[in-house]
Amino acid sequence: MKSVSCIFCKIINRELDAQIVYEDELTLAFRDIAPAAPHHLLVIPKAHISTINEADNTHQALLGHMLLVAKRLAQDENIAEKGYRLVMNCNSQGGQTVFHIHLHVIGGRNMHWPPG
Ligand code: DGP
Repeated sequence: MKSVSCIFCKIINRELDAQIVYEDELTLAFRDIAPAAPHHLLVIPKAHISTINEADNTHQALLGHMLLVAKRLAQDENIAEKGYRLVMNCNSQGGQTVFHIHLHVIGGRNMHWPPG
C-alpha cells in the first residue's frame, strides 16, 4: 500500500527525482539528499511502513532483505572493508523526519559513538 503524500513513495513511483542506485521487487535504494558522510544511501521498502513501530511478523523477510541490500550496497560503494554504519531512526526523539522506514547506509569517514 502506498501513501500519496509520502515523499519516499513518490520516489518509488518516479514522481520525485532521486539518484537511484538499486532496485528490486521489494526495495529501492538512493542517495540521501543531505549526505551526512561521503557515502550516504537510503534503503527503503516499496511497501509503505511509516515507522519501525508499525512493522510486524509479516515484514520479517522484508526487513532482513533490507539489511542484505544495505550490505551489498556497502560493498558496491567500496566502504564495506573499512566499515560503515546502518541506522534506522524511529519517531521524533529517534530523529526520524521521513515517515516511511529507511535504513541509512553511511560511510567514508570515521563514525562517532554515541551518536548525537
Ligand atoms: P530520517 O531523519 O532518519 O527520517 O532521514 C531522512 C533522510 O531522508 C534525511 O537524511 C534526508 C533524506 N531525504 C529527505 N527528503 C529527501 C528527498 O526528497 N530525496 C532524497 N534523496 N533524500 C531525502
